Amino acid sequence: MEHVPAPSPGASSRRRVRAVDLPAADAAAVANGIEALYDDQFDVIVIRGAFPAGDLDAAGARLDRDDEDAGWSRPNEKMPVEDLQVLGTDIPATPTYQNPRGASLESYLASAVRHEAATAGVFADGFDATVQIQTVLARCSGGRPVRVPEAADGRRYVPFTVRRLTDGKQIGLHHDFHYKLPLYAELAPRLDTTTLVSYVATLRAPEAGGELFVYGVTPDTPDAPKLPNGFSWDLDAIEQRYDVARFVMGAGDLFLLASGRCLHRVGKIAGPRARVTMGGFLAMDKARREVLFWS
Ligand SMILES: O=C(O)CCC(=O)C(=O)O
Repeated sequence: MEHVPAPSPGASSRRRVRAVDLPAADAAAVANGIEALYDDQFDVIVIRGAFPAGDLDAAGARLDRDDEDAGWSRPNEKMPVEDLQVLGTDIPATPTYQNPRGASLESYLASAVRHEAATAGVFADGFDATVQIQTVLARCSGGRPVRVPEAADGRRYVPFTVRRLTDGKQIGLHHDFHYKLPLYAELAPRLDTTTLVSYVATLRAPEAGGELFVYGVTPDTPDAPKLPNGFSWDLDAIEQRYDVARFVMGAGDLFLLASGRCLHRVGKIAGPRARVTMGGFLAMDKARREVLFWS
């Protein structure tokens, strides 16, 4: 992790991005890390080598090809620079350019039942990504059980999605405080909505770009700069005025980010090798007795 100094006067008095970046062997230091993210003690936790790098890298290499379509959906196709490819559901649990208010819960759950088929063949036989994610997240859950939620009718939420960003593509500045979307009508009332946490593991790192940038800008930051259109963030002004932390991730590395709180983005990919990740969101239930993850 590297802090990029904010050049403007007074910037140092503003909110700093607080991160912990450690090898998996030291993960005991963040054994209650998810609660620490919730309680604003950290914004980002990076665990290097959280997953077996060889298994993830092999899956990333298999997926990074254009001559065969693994079944990617492209919910941001309308905005070419943000044309993220997604495997695991064709109905993401986020706003997209295709669907700026997000999808309905019914269409999401109907798609979720196809998750297993959609991700079959991504990993080698014997590598159960959902179980692996559950096990890794449990190392930061403060002893709380970790599981994928189910809807009232028993249908399971999507545990993770695989994402591919190719040359010239990026994820622009955003927060992920999604609880007010219609898709969350059933889940949000069960959760502690203080924040939402993103979890992202890298399968394949690009030659350049694809870093995670996190900013000391929250939904409560007064007058965070926007472009004249009134809704897009002014990236240059934000980088001038606020603290920024940059994280370069490798195969097997995991980050947890308080994405409901901190403005963040993924840098533009440069070069023939794509950035391939798997991830989603997690939250504690209202009583803080368990951790739920979905995508
Ligand atoms: O793909 C990533 O690294 C970040 C994804 C993201 O922006 C998010 O989880 O909110």
